[in-house]
Amino acid sequence: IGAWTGVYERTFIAVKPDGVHRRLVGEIIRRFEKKGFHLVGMKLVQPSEPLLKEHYWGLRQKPFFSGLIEYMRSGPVVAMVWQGLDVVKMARRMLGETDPADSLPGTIRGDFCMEVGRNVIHGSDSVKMAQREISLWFNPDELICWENSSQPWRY
Ligand code: FUP
Repeated sequence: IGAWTGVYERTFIAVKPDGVHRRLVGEIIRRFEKKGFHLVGMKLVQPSEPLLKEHYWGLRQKPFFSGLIEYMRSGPVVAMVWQGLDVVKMARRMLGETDPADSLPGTIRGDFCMEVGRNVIHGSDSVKMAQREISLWFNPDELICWENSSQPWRY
């Protein structure tokens, strides 16, 4: 399994309410699948206010915090965990910049949105944050461990 070193890195990705509303879930999953990452967890959830406040705890002093929480509560979110080599950094590249106006065409935000307050998708910004966010949004038994699969050739 030596050649797979690094493959165990995981990141938390969420299609935000505007992304779900605009039917971008399939397109976003398609991009992560075609890149080669492994889907290890996924659910459609209506996130609670306490969950969102915990998720965005680091931004609690920002002027846009309450608007951000309200936006994130406005509809269901598709929460996902993706696994693969350097997936945290690579996913951020695939997302584009926080502000869609700074995001290049070809990135998810560059292709599908215009406003920072409606930027379609979330992705963890570090391995440490990814671990924190995954444990916040998922129970351990909701995540698949492909390495222990009886058919390891599948990936
Ligand atoms: P990101 O890691 O790209 O999601 O960016 P941040 O953690 O800095 O911001 C989290 C969310 O806050 C963004 F997705 C959108 C929102 N936000 C605003 O609404 N206004 C801002 O000026 C900055 C961020």
